[in-house]
Amino acid sequence: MSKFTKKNYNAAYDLLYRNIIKNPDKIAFIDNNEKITYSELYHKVKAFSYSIKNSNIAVNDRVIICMDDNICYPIVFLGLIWSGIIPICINTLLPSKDYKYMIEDSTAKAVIISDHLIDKFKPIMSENKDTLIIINDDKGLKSLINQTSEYIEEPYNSYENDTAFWLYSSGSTGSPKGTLHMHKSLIATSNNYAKTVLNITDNDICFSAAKLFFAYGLGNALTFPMSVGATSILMADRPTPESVSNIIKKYSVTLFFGVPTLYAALLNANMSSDLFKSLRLSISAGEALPANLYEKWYKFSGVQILDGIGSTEMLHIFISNTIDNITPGASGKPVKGYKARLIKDDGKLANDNEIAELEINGPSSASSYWNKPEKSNLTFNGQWTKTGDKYIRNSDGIYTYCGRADDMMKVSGQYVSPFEVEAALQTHEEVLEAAVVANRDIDNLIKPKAYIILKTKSKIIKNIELALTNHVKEQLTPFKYPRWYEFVDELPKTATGKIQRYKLRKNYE
Ligand code: 3UK
Repeated sequence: MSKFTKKNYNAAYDLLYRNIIKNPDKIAFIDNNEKITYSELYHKVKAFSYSIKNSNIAVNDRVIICMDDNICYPIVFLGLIWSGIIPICINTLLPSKDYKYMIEDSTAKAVIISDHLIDKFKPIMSENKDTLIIINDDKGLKSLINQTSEYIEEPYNSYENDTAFWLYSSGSTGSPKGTLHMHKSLIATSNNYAKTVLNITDNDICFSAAKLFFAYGLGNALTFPMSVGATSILMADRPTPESVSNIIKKYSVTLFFGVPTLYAALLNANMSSDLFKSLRLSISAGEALPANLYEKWYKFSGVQILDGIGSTEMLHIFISNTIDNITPGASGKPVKGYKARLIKDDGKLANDNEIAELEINGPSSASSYWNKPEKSNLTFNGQWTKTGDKYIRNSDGIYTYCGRADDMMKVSGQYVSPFEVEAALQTHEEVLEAAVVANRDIDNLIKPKAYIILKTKSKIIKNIELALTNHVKEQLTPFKYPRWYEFVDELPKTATGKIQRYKLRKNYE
């Protein structure tokens, strides 16, 4: 990745400037409280960029953003990139210990947080005294953004292959990995996926139930609409059938982005299909969309769901169904600009109808993980990026998901490591041993199930399931809790004492 061979390009400048020329008065974002036009956004980004540079934060410094989805988010994200400072978008629902890890791993110079997260960050900040904390309230962030005068703040003259921002990606073992993305990738995903597969135009009203801190949400709700001058609705609330359908109806949303669990919840909520009549397309990613959910949603709403697979490492969707070619239950074909290959255990290319590991070559791959050379080498193999997924391709070139190659599960579109749930369960005083495996719910979606050996086997422990659930929720991101418990006398193990999870899983696959 040589700096001297590539064009000058600043992604924030590009995304803003193309709209300033074309449609400055168009509404760019709407949140729970306000609206902002492209022209206002441009000026606020410059004002924020000016203020942040005067806070002792320099080019290539990292700044963590841990904020709910609202209008400040794009201002901060783009303002940092505009200045050559590197935003790291992180999940607002993590436990404090993960925030501490990310602040220390990235040596972030500042964290910008929503007001309600202050209690989680304050204790960490006293241990990391050099890290500035900026709170999204009237005194903090808003005063940095709402400068009235006009600053002549030039964008940082970056190269297209320079790191623009990071996201954290998690694996089955070890700590989350800072995933470094380049300036050019933001526009590559818009050009290749959003314009070609979704046919996005400036007439679209986009709404992503997946938040901006996910790679999926960042494309759906920020870069895709901005790439064409569309309008994006940002919702701070948790996505429930009620909150999501209210937004779709209120703003006549045309492009709706969800995860399979949310489509299942919407279908189970007994709502009127009228609420969804403005939609022209719905999109699903994060985990496989079962064929029956596709059919039910189509029957209910009359709108297609395009299922596509993306990853934090590839930034967005690289294999997808298309409007003219949908195979329910499959992920579809490689998106324009991306190549896929399936590699067998012996390192050879798989033939059609053989299950093997999926690798992707495309213009939006991350360059590496931060400070993890071995893991970077394993995942980013020259032009090819490993996904950790098993896939099968049929003779029509259609790819179907066959499960993870590692121990990870995707639950509600997000990674869960069985080991971290087991470790959390094992810290409960009544638990002797725990094994966690993937299990399918009535909608055919994967959720964690725990097999537990209790310390006092004969004793009937009242409300033990609820106690274990609360215990897990206190330590991990809450959605990772087991949905089912089975109390057993022993766990299947190898001669060397390793739990044979496949034996616990086998009845459900
Ligand atoms: C799994 C899918 C089957 C698969 C993501 C859209 O999910 C995203 O990123 P993550 O890093 O997870 C990546 C892994 O999730 N997966 C995602 N989509 C599908 N499996 N069918 C699907 N449609 O295991 C993949 O390797 O959290 C999704 C856009 C950007 C993203 N980052």
